[in-house]
Amino acid sequence: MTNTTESPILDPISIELLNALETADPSIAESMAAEAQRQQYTLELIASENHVSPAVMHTMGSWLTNKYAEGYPGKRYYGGCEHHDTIENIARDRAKELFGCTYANVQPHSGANANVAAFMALCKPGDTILSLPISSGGHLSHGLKPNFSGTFYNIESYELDSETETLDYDHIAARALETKPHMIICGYSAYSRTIDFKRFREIADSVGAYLMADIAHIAGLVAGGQHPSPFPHAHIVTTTTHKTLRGPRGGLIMTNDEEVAKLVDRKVFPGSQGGPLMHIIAAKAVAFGEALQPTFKTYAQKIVENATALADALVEQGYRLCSGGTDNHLMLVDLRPRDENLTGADAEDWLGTAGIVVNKNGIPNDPRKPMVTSGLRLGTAALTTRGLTAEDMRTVALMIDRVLVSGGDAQVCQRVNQEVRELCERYPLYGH
Ligand code: DSN
Repeated sequence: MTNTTESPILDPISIELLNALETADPSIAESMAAEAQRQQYTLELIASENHVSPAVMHTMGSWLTNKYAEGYPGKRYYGGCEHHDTIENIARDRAKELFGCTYANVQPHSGANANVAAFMALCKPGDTILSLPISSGGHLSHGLKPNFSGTFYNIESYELDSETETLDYDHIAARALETKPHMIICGYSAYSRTIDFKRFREIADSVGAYLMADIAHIAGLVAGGQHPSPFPHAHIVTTTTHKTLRGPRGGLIMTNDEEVAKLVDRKVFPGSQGGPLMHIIAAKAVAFGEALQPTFKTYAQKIVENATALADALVEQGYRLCSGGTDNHLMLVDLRPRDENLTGADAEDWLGTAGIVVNKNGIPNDPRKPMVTSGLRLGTAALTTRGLTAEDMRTVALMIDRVLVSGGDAQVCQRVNQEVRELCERYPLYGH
């Protein structure tokens, strides 16, 4: 057993939980303690991950999990839902206030589930949907063949400009005219530039299409005023709640259109889900409450400052960033200009050995396969939560470079790992 229970890296409730589990289920307790150590002593640069507050975490791990509450507040299929009605109403109201919209469904279990319900609400099987492919930064639920989206809908794609690697709105408008989509999707998993939602809506209107904005990655930046809002432009907005928004793992659907709202409610339940996860919905409410505080605006601002600092430092070391940089929390690093033999897969492994957690990622027109790739996707939401500064980002960039130019040399990785631990000690997970 690790000594996590004596360490300040966990809050008192988590320590109590671990102590209790050591008796009730030592195997799980051991892995949970080890995972707490991993999170404390590694630098988390996966762009879609974050560290939630103890309040969010313990609301998830609560007695609210015991309840079935199929239906919606005031109209449930089970008795005993009165407190769940209150909680769900608070979550919905806070989401509406946070994003400045008139309707929110807080029940989707995940971002992909939110997208299932959004597709079902606005499209029929076989309808044409225009989106960015996953290979260019889109999400699998926007039309990948083996996914529900690629299976049940006719997917047409737009591409990034091959020179600038940014959205080319004239091209998207032309593709919309050619393909006459029923719905256009914007919002991405690996795109580092600002999205012009107004322009997207003009394109959608030009062909009578719905506009869906999937803001899973940038939701915290939208809430914190660091990225323009998809409202009032998108007909439907989907998101996860656990990335930059720093809530529990889950999904959310929003709109300003009452008719769309009714359809969404039907397609979330009973259309695609059964009982809502009420413990997660309560934790969403807590996270939305946190995001409504003025300090969240500062947090969002620091995420972007840190991303800019990390991006600048990597460019100084000789890496190329797709699109030339970042406006948000993430960047897509093309490793080849530093060393043409470097692959995303090797880089992910070597950095992992050094305590720097990243994911390999295809870059636009990547000649390598998705399990190899020529790139890394890096994001600063989690490190910013821990309190790391723009100056620390320079240190992190130099560590990354040392590992990569060494070709994953064991001694270099070990030395960097020691430095990572020292840096992490300055920013304990629950000490900030
Ligand atoms: N897997 C998420 C991400 O890393 O962006 C998207 O679902």
